[in-house]
Amino acid sequence: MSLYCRNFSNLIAKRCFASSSKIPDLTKDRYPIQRGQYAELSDKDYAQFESILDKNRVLTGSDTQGHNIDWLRSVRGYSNVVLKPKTTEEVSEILKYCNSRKLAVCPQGGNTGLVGGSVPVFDEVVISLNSMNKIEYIDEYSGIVTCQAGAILENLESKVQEKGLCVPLDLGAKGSCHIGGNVSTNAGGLRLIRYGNLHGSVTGVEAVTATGQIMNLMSNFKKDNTGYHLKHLFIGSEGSLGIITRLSIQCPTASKAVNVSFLGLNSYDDVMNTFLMAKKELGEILSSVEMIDEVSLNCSNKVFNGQSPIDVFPFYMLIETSGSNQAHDEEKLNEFLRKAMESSLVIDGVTTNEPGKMRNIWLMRERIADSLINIEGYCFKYDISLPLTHFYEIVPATKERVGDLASFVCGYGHIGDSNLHLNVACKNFNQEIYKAIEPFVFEYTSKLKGSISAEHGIGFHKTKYLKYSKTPEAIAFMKQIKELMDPNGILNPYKVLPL
Ligand code: FAD
Ligand code: 2HG
Ligand code: ZN
Repeated sequence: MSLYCRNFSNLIAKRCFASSSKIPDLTKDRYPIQRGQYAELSDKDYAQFESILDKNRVLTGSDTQGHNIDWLRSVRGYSNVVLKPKTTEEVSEILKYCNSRKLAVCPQGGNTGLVGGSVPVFDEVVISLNSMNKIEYIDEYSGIVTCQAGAILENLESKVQEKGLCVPLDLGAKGSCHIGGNVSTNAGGLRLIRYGNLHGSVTGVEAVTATGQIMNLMSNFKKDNTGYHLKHLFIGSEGSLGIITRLSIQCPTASKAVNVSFLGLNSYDDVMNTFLMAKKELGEILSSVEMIDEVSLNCSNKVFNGQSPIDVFPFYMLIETSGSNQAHDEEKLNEFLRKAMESSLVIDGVTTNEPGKMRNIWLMRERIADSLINIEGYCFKYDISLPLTHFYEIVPATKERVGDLASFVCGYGHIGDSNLHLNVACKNFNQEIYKAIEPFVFEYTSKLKGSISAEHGIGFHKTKYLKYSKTPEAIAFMKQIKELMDPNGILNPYKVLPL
């Protein structure tokens, strides 16, 4: 074990756009789906939108293109209008009008979602939260922060940092995703092991329902047991029950002492046992435990000209500690690493508390998703929860199943939360490989009693597979809730629930 960090100067590299400019097929052509019985936009509708918003916040024509294609370039709608409200009242007016006209709408945050939920399937009206980005109030005593839903996660993080706080959520898309999009997807991310999911951290939500009703469920307290906990219906419902316009979130105190270790291991069993040891030895200071396989790391470093600080291994782990006393944390971390190496679980590694070096190690991890969609023409993504004793088996099983149809198959993810990211990269989307992978991956997951979506959600891509994780009774109840809250079915149709 080398307890030092090598020079990372060439790690920060330019993004590779080689295949990223590819425009996907229209969703309606790629998938067997029919447009619902919604109205089509007329001149009168454009005029009405312009009377609710000013003219430059009603985008049409080529200005709508980026809003029709998802980050993965896996789906494409053909909406001709993007609305950019600035206030909750404007969102309410828009929805009231769309509901009265039976115009379908697609709520959109930073458009970084990975399940095809954030763009229209057909010609739905896009309601972009981009202009609702005010950070309204930071209560440094309670740590509760109130903001509009369109605040970009990274901007929110910078603002709360000024008060010695941190957002209890971090993910590779932080430069573009909105906090409202994060809440709508119940995003997990890199530190869920420390801070839990957003159902716990979000103290209040303001949302507009399909009929334009403003539901003020805001609260500046962690403790509020008054009646049914309605805010949870909006957290993770992916824009299908309402549009989140504002929210309050509990931000913990930022840690004074942070350390990052990057470790090389020989087998998945060693990864699992190192995780167990990390939990026992590091206890309350453990703030992230990520696993990366060799193919995933290679891809990130190849696309971004990165360089691993250690030799090549079949598996890597990124372990982060966050606490309040550097000497204490370092002592614990060193003791853990000594034990892990003595028992031959960890073969090599580096550890650092220098901000630049920690950032570079994190970049290698955070850029995997981006590298996987840029190295080949297409990437199938699965974010599944699996029991740790069977966590990695699905990677070789999928590899065997797809054979030469794929360029490569890899696995990485939030092992600290039992969440694997299985990725299958290939030259182009095609029916043969699609049918080889789905429903295979979901059946495999279901047999192990896993979840077919650990964090990205159901979106457009997984509606027909919801049954692998939820009973018919649960799905029927979800449909009843949807009908109650959105009687005309205008909010993000074709998403979340099976048709
Ligand atoms: P969008 O993509 O715009 O929308 C996502 C869904 O939420 C859509 O269904 C949309 O209709 C709905 N929606 C958006 N805003 C609102 C709103 N205000 N009200 C109602 N509905 C709304 N996810 C994780 O969980 N963990 C990760 O570690 C992670 N890492 C990622 C890394 C990268 C590089 C990328 C590209 C994505 C990653 N994601 C991750 C996916 C993740 O779901 C999103 O990045 C994020 O949570 C979505 O936020 P967004 O603002 O981009 O929402
Ligand atoms: C991550 O953890 C994201 O980086 C993306 O959730 C996962 O690329 C993926 O499959
Ligand atoms: Zn993830």
